[in-house]
Amino acid sequence: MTELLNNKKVILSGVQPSGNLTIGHLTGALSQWRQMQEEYDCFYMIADLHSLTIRQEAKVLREKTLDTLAMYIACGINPDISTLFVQSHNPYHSQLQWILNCYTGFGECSKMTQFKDKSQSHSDNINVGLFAYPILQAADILLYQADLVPVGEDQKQHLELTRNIAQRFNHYYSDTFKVPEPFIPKVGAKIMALQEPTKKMSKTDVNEKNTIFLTDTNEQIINKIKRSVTDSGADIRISDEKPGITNLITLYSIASEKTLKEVEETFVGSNYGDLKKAVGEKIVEYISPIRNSFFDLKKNKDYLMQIITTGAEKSSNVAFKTLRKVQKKVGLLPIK
Ligand code: AQP
Repeated sequence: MTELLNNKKVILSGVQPSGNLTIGHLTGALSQWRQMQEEYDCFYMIADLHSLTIRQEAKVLREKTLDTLAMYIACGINPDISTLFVQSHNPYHSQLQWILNCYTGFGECSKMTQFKDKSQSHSDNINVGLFAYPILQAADILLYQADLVPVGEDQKQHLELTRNIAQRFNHYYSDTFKVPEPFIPKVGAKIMALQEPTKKMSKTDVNEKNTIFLTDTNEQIINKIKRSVTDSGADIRISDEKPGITNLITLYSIASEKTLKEVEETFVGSNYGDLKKAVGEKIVEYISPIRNSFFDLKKNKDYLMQIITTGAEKSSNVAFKTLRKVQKKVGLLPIK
């Protein structure tokens, strides 16, 4: 729909306000979002409904919702160009999800890796929301008739499910949803935990030494990198057998805008200590302007509220058109 109005393709993406954003969110999502803003019609949401799948403290969730918005802007998302909104401010996400629940197999959701992982890490709270998470994500995307969804590697499986749901619905009725494509960056699609480099860096990791937050001080960044886990070898190269070193090379590559190959060449003959020092310094250069801008924006709550108020209206207008179409096709009676 939007595409017809301005000839631009549509993008939808989001991050849960379940904690402070990490360097992984920047490389896997936000830096792509920033680059795509001019070319695409972008809808970037703060996925607060998704974050309820894990227990949240109400006051903290409200604070993190605005923090996430401030971080989007600090990372270069321009609210004058892109639509920034809070998922729960737009009621059509939940409404479409209910309908899509009825077009998704129980077996399909059971196969999702994120559900299995989170069921293990939150075994005291395996709720239905956690199970249905990818269906809400499908509703988020399909409501906007998104062409592309920029995400990190871990979301590929959810995107595949979204595509299946869209194709199934289109086949059963008639063309209703655009079938979206994932957009996964070549470098930085999966930044690994610093102490356990075989698992993804995550904002809710109980071990904070695993994570570089975009709000970390320079000293914290340098120390976390210095203490990161590497391996017993000495050579600095990308390899599946060297996940810690590969992660550090990837981080340096992103922060310095050099290719992975160039980074490997830069560190020929260096030791792990040299690499860690250089990576820490580069990340400080990369992140500190974002952190400073974030803390400035955080002070201006009125400005942030104004952005999401506009975003709620704009996103609802677009989403309602798709929801209405779906309601008609499945036979829900409208009121005049
Ligand atoms: N480590 C990462 N490397 C690359 N991309 C990442 N993303 C998250 N972590 C990395 C990408 O950020 C987007 C949304 O993230 P999210 O916070 O909504 O969900 P998540 O993937 O579950 O992230 P966390 O930090 O692990 O959150 P919690 O701890 O709350 O579950 C996605 O595009 C994701 O790929």
